[in-house]
Amino acid sequence: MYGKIDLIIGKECFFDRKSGWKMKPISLKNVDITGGFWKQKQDLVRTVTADSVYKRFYDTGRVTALKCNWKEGMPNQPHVFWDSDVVKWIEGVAYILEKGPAPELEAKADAMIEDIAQNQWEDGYFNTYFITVEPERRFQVQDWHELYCAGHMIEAAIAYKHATGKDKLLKCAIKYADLIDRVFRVEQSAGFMTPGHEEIELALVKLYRETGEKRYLQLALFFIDMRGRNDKDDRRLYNKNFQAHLPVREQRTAEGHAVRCMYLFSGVADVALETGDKELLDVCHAIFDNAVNRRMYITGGLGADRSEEGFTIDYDLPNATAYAETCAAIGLAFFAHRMQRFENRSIYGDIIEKVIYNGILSGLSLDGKAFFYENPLEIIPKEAKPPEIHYAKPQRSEVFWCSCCPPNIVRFIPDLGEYIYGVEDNTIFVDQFMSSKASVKLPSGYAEISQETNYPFEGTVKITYHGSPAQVAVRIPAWYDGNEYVTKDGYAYYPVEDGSVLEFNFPMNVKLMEANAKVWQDTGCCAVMCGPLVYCMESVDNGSYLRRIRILEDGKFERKMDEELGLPAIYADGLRREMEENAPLYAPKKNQDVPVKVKLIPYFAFANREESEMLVWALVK
Ligand code: FUB
Ligand code: ZN
Repeated sequence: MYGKIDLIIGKECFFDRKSGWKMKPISLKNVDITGGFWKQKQDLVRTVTADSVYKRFYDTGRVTALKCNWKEGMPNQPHVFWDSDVVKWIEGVAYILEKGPAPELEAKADAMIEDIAQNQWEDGYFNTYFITVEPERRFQVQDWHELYCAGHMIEAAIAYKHATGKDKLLKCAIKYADLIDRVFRVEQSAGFMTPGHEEIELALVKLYRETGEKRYLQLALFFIDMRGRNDKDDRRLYNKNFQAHLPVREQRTAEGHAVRCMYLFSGVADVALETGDKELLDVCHAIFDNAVNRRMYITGGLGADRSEEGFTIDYDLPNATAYAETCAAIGLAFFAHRMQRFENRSIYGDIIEKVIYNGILSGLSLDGKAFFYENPLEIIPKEAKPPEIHYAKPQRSEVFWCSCCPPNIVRFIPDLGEYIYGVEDNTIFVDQFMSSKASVKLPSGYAEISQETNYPFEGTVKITYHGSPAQVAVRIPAWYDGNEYVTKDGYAYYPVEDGSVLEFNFPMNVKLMEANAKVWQDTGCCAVMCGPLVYCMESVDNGSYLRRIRILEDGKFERKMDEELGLPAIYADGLRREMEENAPLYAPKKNQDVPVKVKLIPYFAFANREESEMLVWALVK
């Protein structure tokens, strides 16, 4: 039950002050992903990804840095946000441990936590960079990520305590949060007022929920309300990139660095959920609407511009230079997941579905060992890239220098169970289609709900319910264009009783999608989708210069298993313009179109074979 509304006395509250807020996700502890697509991905992260990220963190010095014994002249000088990388990894391990033993991962996490506990300063401070390299600058430089790292430590600590019962890291996190509260809110003695990179806001709300200590919620609200309106913060950061161009309560568009923006507004939504602050809720609605309806790629990617690592203007969505950072896509899932708790509208589950199957998953290679930071929608031929323009890498790398995305994947995929179901009163909401089983406490008693499905490749879903009479609300996916379900705000509602079975079939036909005309970069093009999956062409299948290909709108589309990738590919009728390689720069048109079969693969699987060109928005005829 939420509703500590005394934090917003004098402001409009959007829920009943006595009963608080009731919509909740069913937590990870009570949900198991039992099979199918996501079980395989979770197994991959548990058996391959977590370990390969750890190895790279070890080799690059991030793990050893926790011993805080780095000295001038030694290799691997810690970096201001290295701690966030390793604690995000610990958080991921916690979600893995929540679902079963992983003794080697747990031992590594325990050792890292021991180092943190040993080296935390007496007053609660912890950051390996400032402890070992520049202690005199602690809490002095706004954009040096101390509070971002602290936020990640808090999240990891709570998750680890839930999974293992061990509270050493949580004690460290609480001690650190208490110090931050004193220095930033009570004494206001730090060199700045709000974090350069948001994250601590949402973490503090989690800590408030964990401990019941209202100061943490107050501190989260303090950081939100001080942003963009205090004299202490660095004036150079008073701009859109840091979401400090306006007070948060006055912002209406998704601006600046996409990860910061998504983390900030996830925290704002959390505070609104706890306090009922209507003004903050209105801000969240506006930001969400702007982000997903005017500034989001069809893959759920966010961030059109590399220099800002973020948003530009409405409908500006370049493909080859797209930034679309994996962390920003994960941030969008965080934000949508929180928005889902405000109202029973399917849009939030639709966006989560879009981003998990496309813009997040493309960040991880099929073998689980390599990562994309940027997820463009087009990779162009090598010789077409002017050197001064930044283009995303055509192939994933193992953990790289700026390594926020790999551990974000390590924590996101094992936690996916949290995104499947929600509950409000006697209604269970089914938001994502994944083979899974959940137990839930309803007012009418304990219930169990399970799903069997081959999503995202087939649209049949079987839902079984056990328990006393209740209601099940099923999200009808936005991409489904049939009309056989009666819906309210995108959900179909069914009364259920012990043993009820609900069966759905959302036929996954190939669909050509077009962008709003204002997205000039996609004019004349279509993206191919099938169910929730965006597809793309690669030159390894279709030859170089993918823009010479046009897909025939009225042609045949066939879906067949690609043995090499182990995934369904789509074969479409198309034309390929034959052109002479050695023609003059300009010449009268004489070339011809030849019929070809165009092969498309799921976008998330691009760049898993040899280096290749890639294209989502294909020319059509
Ligand atoms: O600055 C910390 C993280 O590194 C950001 O969220 C990412 O965009 C990357 O720059
Ligand atoms: Zn990242």
